[in-house]
Amino acid sequence: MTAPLSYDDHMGNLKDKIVFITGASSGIGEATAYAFAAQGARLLLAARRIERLQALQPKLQEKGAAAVHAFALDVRNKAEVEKQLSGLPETWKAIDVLVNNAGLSRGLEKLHEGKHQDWEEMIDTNIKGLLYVIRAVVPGMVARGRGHVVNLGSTAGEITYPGGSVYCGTKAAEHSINDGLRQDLLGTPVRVTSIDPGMVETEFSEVRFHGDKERAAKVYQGLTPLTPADVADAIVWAVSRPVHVNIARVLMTSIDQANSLLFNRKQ
Ligand code: NDP
Ligand code: 8X3
Repeated sequence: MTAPLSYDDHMGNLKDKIVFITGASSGIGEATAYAFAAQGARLLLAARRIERLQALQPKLQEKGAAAVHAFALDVRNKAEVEKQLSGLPETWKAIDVLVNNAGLSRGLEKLHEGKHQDWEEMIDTNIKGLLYVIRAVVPGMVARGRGHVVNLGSTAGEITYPGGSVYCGTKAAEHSINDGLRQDLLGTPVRVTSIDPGMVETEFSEVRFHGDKERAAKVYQGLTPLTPADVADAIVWAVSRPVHVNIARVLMTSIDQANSLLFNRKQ
């Protein structure tokens, strides 16, 4: 009979683990930083808006983060991703957990009326950025013999909705990349998880509608969406399973959503 797992065989003890979160300046990424801070992890945070990350730093330490190191990063810039990650201080290089969260949607036009720039921004961030970060971080995990990659998918990657072809396409690509990475890492101890939420109330819709707050608010009107903390909770849960358990995918919605097309809206 196999010996029972010891506590050290669990990522359950997240204290002092290095957790790298992309897109930590807002929404799900920020909530995930708080959730790992509460576990005493060391937080490596990246986003373009460095001033937001700097403002978060003391709050995360107050919540229990063992240390916080923040840097500005545009995941669309391959050279910058490689430079920033290879140039990390020695004490921050051994990343245990990557939360590959940076992402966005732009526009809700019909595909044949869509804007090229919006498409490029979504594809460059959600697909190419996701890949660049994986390429820069995962070899180190393989070499060290430990690690967990959490990619942010979406219900949008499962069922496409009108006006969402390109965003949904990027999240369908995330599913393929997540599954492919898990296959390529078979035989190593590195785990790969996709967290696929439905509607979460963050700055996501404001970004989608290029700053139109009124239109963004309507997206969440008459229903209870998920909160960023709900998603962060699922991420911490997946990461804290025993090290021989790989959660491939967590598909989660609020009680008012069945899939990316069907909602229970009260008004
Ligand atoms: P927010 O807009 O609140 O946060 C997005 C984060 O991504 C910000 O921190 C932003 O930081 C960062 N980001 C965007 N572009 C880049 C870039 N080029 N380089 C680095 N960071 C970038 O949205 P959410 O928290 O909702 O979104 C987070 C992830 O969750 C995304 O991948 C999204 O697709 C996914 N998701 C969201 C859902 C929702 O309903 N909200 C549901 C399912 C999945 P900055 O602008 O400072 O660079
Ligand atoms: C974000 C959720 O339904 O707005 O991925 O596309 S949705």
